[in-house]
Amino acid sequence: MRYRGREVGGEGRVHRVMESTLTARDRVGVQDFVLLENYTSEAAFIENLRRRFGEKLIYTYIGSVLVSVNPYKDLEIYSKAHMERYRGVSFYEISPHIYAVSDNTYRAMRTERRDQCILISGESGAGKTEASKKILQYYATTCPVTDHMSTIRDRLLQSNPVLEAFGNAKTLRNDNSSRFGKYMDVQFDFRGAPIGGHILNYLLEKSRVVHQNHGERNFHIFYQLLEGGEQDQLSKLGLERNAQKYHYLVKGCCPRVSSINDKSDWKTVRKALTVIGFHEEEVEDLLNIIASVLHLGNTQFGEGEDGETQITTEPQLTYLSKLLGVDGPALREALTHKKLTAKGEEMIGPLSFEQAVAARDALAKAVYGRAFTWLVAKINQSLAFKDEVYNSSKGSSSVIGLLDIYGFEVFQHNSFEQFCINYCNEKLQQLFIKLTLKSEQEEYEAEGITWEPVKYFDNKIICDLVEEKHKGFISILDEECLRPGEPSDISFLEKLEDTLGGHAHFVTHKLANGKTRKAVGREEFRLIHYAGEVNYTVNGFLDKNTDLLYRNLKEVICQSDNQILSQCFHREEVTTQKRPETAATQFKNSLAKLIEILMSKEPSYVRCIKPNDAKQSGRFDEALVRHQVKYLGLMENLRVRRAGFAYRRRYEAFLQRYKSLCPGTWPNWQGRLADGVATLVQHLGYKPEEYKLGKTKIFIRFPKTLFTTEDALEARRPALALTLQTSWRGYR
Ligand code: AD9
Ligand code: MG
Repeated sequence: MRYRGREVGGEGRVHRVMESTLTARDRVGVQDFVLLENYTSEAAFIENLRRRFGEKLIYTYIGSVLVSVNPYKDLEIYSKAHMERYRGVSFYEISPHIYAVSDNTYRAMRTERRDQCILISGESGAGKTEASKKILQYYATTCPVTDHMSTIRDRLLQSNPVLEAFGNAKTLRNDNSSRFGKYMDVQFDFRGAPIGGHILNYLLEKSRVVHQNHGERNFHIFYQLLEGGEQDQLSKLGLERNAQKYHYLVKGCCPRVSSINDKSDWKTVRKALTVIGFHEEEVEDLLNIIASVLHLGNTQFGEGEDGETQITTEPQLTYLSKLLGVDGPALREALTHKKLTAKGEEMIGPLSFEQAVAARDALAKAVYGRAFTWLVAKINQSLAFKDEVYNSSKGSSSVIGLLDIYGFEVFQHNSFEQFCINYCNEKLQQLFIKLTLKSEQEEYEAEGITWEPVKYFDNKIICDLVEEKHKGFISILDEECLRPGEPSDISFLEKLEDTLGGHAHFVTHKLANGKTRKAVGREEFRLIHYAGEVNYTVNGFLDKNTDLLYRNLKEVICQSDNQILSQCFHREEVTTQKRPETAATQFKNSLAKLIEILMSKEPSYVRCIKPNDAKQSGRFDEALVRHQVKYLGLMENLRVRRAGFAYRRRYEAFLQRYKSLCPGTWPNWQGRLADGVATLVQHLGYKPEEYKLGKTKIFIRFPKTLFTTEDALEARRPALALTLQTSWRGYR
């Protein structure tokens, strides 16, 4: 099957001829689901995954799509020797591997001169980030590089530990969970050498800075600095080497994680920052920001004699003013007062205790969030393609994009963040549907073949529910955030009920009338996602969407002499009357751009599956896997692939492989390729309903037809095997 112009995989027993590279263990089950006899059976699908997983075979194809099951242990299949094995080899010649996808994508980019992307999806802890790192390592190791380029290569690799330190955290699902979405373009020159990169980041889960659920941690960098930072460095920052001392680090009661070594990770991050090209002053500014977040967390409020809220922790304030590079008294005022404009006049009013705590937390989130954005921009500068350095034309370069974005997420309590993450997954599913089905249509059309489309659930209805102008979820949310009066999370919920009440995928307590099985709380709404039902608590939606920082706090930070902060907070923000875009709208727009980028490239897919919830190796929880198989749409994927023609092969490749089976085509066919294939299949006794001849390819409907031909070929071995092994290589 071709996905968007590329022919890959699905060659079934062709493996048997190439078996010099495959052992008996490699062939447990089928290594391409297309070969399953009972391909519509979910049970057979899962049994195949389970059997292979039991043999530590974590990779299986559905045609060109790679399904990967997280082994939760080092399988020693990622060495340089493994990489070499996959170089220049087609899917069907060797056992499935992430390196096969990496290599095929790379070769497609080189030969077709088209930008590629690899979309990695799956739920939290399924192995997306690990997969993306493996792909990057593959390119870094196998692509040609000169001395100049080795700098870029190293920076590409080192960007990972830095971004993970600042953007990943221990959650209940994953000890190293990415709390931001990441799309990375790796740029290659005409020789196929990596010459640059660019990262787009999506919606960092900033709320984690001030709050963590039980059993979870804040972002890794805080613990790394405390564990690994040198003593005089910590003293300068006013920090103690004890995470327990910091309110922002103890909310989840989980400062240490057995799978994480914060001390050595700190060393890795420090080194990486240097490789990427951070100046010492920049690192210092960055650490000042990290430390100031911790001091903010320990800043306490109390009631003064006049009844007004005041700061009760003086030392914190002193450190804050030093580390943030701002005026102490101005900061004190801004943390306890707000500026109001009434009838054109500015007035200063005191904050209540709760408001002061909220203002403090908002500042911590804003400072951290913007520093993260700055970090990505800084890494991008250092990865930027520099024409003069490489002395090559930018026009002739191509890119491979890697998308590692948060997977579908369902917790006990789901909030604004889960809503955004799950909406993002709806969009990606929509893209997957469009691209795989579209590519099928295109291929059949291009080859002049008619086919019956497969039925599938189109989740466009859910995307529309969220993003439609005026009456979609995000529009209603924005409207409520802007409404004068006293909008609240509950009034927002009521608006949702009024507007979306009749929608098949939206349910609230009031509306639950048999549409769903589980209960919906009074402060909840439920979205029926393509991947399953999720209840969201409406509390906090308005605040998180508005994401406002009091104006006087912004004014203070704008004057910071911390270089990073002064680049992140601009004076115009304070002076402009324009309201900033809400968080949901920003996210919606950046997702739309992402989809546009992905649509312009040729996609490959890696679908990651998590085998159990205990992060344990060797455990395969069937119910959990079944759920993922369902919502990743793998059965539909397989059906689509099998609906038309299970196999297709370019005429020259087909002839080359099977010509020995027909006296008319052996040893060499001299006429038109199509005529040669027609002669060959007639001789082999193919029935008209079993195959079709397109413009450049033969399409074979059932795997069985090809099996029989393969058997015939095998019967002629070993005399032929050697010739074939060499001549078959390189055909796609
Ligand atoms: V999340 O949506 O960012 O929370 P990911 O990214 O899907 O999630 P991740 O790649 O971080 O999951 O994998 C989770 C853990 O599983 C890793 O820290 C490894 O311990 C483990 N893992 C994942 N893939 C592999 C693998 N191919 N081999 C060995 C693996 N271990
Ligand atoms: Mg991840």
